[in-house]
Amino acid sequence: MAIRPILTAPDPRLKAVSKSVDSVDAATRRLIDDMVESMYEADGIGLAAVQVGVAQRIIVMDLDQKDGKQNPRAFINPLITWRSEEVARFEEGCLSVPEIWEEVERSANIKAEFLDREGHKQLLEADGLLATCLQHEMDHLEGVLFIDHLSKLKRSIALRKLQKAKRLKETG
Ligand code: GNR
Ligand code: NI
Repeated sequence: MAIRPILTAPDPRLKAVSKSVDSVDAATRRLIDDMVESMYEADGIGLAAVQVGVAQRIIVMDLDQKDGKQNPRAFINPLITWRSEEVARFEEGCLSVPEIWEEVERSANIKAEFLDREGHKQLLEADGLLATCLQHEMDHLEGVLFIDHLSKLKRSIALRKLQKAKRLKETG
């Protein structure tokens, strides 16, 4: 397993539309393992492959990490098959938009289908943090970041904050 560096905005590679995985094989599972390790290393609860520069429709997630217990899940070629009209607002962050936290409105409940790491089709009904996180990750597969859901003003403030933090990091 290997930790892969996570791209940060405004890296143009984050805008790629990810391609479907056509066979879930050993290479897919190796990538998933690297993604899981990279997600834990970065203290994230989810990660899309495009965030490590691989534009494939693969997401990993672990929403119940506590007491060092890990329960990683993989979602390959995920598809939202139903969304509620009801919306929910959650404060979101993103490993590709470090240190920015803003509320985003998304469907409160969703139904989804996806392939697991064995390539088996799975169905899922989600609400709460799982619904939020899955929609956040699926946005990444379309090249969309959570700040793209903010007003123009809030987005430009966020991007400026990000650029400033990057500059500070470079100059030390
Ligand atoms: O680690 C993460 N936390 C988070 C919190 C609220 C809503 C979404 C997320 S996902 C984020 C990791 C990430 O950037 N995934 O793409
Ligand atoms: Ni993200």
